[in-house]
Amino acid sequence: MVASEAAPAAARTEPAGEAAKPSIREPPRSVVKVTVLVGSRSDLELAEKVRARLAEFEVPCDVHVASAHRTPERVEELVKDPATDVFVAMAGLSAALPGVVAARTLKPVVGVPLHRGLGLDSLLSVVQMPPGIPVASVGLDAAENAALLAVEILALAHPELVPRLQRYRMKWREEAPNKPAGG
Ligand code: RP5
Repeated sequence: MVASEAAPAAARTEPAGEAAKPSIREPPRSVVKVTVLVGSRSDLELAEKVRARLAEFEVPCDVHVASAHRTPERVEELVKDPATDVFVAMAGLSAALPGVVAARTLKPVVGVPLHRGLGLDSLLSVVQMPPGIPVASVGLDAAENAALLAVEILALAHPELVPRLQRYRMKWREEAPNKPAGG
């Protein structure tokens, strides 16, 4: 369950008197989590944009720096995290990271090519995956779309996210006519 707008089920069913006792239980763990991997510390600013957008949907997110080329063992370790539902992998230049993550998991991987060199280098590295190992690529530096796509994937199993997506889409519809070109 993702964080719900209603009171948590445990609180609703707790017998009277129980609530007054100090809780020795762990807080309920959300079973929804997005893990964002970036190839370098220099990519962290865009990763934080993904985190911020996910937070608007109350979707928890971890961000890690792990490079397919420089620290492949760290990537391998992070991909094994059983608590992650969707990976967002972001890298520039020869952006192998999304593909390397996808090669090691059956969970959905959203790839974000970052505009560091030519742009086309990372874009093609993320988009042109060989058959059998898909990466859902968004556009160059498209942190916002990556977060939204992750939420849409999660919403398939967590319908409480659907009204949040609807509200977000409505907001865009209302604001779009007033936005500057390209905004
Ligand atoms: C890629 O190389 C990283 O994802 C980053 O976008 C780019 C440059 O890395 P730094 O030289 O800034 O560490 O692997």
